[in-house]
Order: sequence, then structure tokens, then C-alpha cells
Amino acid sequence: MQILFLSSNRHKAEEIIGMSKAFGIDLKWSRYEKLEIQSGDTSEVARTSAALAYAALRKPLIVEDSGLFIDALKGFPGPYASFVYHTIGLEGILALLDGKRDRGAHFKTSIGYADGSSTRIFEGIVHGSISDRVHRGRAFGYDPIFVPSGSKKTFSEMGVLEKNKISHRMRAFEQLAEYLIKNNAKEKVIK
Ligand code: ITT
Repeated sequence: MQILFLSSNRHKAEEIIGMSKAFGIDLKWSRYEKLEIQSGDTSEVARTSAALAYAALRKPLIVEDSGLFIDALKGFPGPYASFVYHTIGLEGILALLDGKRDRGAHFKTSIGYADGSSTRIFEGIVHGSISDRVHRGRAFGYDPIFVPSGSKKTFSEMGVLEKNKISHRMRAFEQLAEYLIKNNAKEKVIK
């Protein structure tokens, strides 16, 4: 069974297609412009987008909504990460944190899966901290300023494979894969 991954973001697509291959899932990237509601909750956003997209496309699909939650900024930018990235950007975030000792933050990804029989949500979180400068490497969103816990490197300084081992996206994707594998197994038993 082929599943569509609906996203406008090529970095997300690169990561998620890599994960799907590792699990033997047939995933195809589509730039279909899904509708996104405004909510403080990434799972609510992903659930609604997946259900609306399924109603239009009638094909098994996934969408995902991610956010970066910075402790010292009371969770800002949260699910508005994309807007903030394109407005004040990484330097703007570093300026807001100037002089703050608490650099803690986490990324959260909510994957929404819809196949007509149900719409499901799978969540993944990675904790870490915000660096004091913009680092080099792969320029995906906040990766150049996010250091995952237990690492000395920012996500941008890791290859996709290395990031995929520990990322919020992988943690959500693993649960999706487990669900799909269990469901396929059930279908085979019934047949
Ligand atoms: P979609 O079409 O899939 O919605 P998007 O880029 O608009 O693409 P989001 O609404 O989920 O996606 O926006 C989240 C933003 O957070 C995204 O644009 C990046 O700037 C940032 N982001 C998400 N995941 C990230 C990651 O793994 N590393 C760095 N930044 C990330």
C-alpha cells in the first residue's frame, strides 16, 4: 500500500522518506497544499489536516505538524515555528534569549495518518537546548541553533541519518510504523 506524505517542506520530506525506507513503507512525497487550522496544539492541527486531506484525496496519507518550544520564552514559538522562522528568524530567537541562563527547549512533531477507516496521531518529542550562536551545516529551520540532549553538536551539524536516530520526527514515525505493521499483520490473519 502506498501512502502519500503531504508537505511543502523538502527537508521534512527528505527525513521522512529516509525513515520510511528503513521500515519498508512505501511513502510518496506530494506537495499538495493541505489546510491547516490555527491551534496551540500540533496534534490538533495534524489531525484536522489529515482528515480534510483524506476527504479530498481519498488515498492513505500522512501529514505532520511540528513546533519548537523554548522554556525561557514560555513555549514560544511553539506551533508558530514556521511563521517566526520566516519573520524574526534564528538571530531574532537568539536575541530574545540574550542573557538568559535557561536555554532549554524541545521539538515536538505530530504525525497525522488517515486512511478512511480512521485518523490517528503519533507524537514525538526531543529535548535539548538553544545554542548561543548559529551553527553551520544543513540549514533546516531551527536545526542550526538546536543541540539535542546528550550531544555536543547542533542538529544542523549532523547528517540526516544521525539526526533521524534521535529526532522528534523519528520518534513519531516509529510509532506510525509500528501501527502500520500491526494493522497489516491483522489483515493477513483475517484473510
Ligand atoms: P508543511 O507543509 O509540512 O506544513 P512547514 O514547514 O510549514 O511544512 P510546519 O508547519 O510543521 O511545517 O512548521 C514547522 C517549522 O518548524 C518548519 O517550517 C521549520 O522551520 C521548523 N521545524 C520543524 N521541524 C524541524 C526540524 O526537525 N528541525 C528544524 N526545524 C524544524
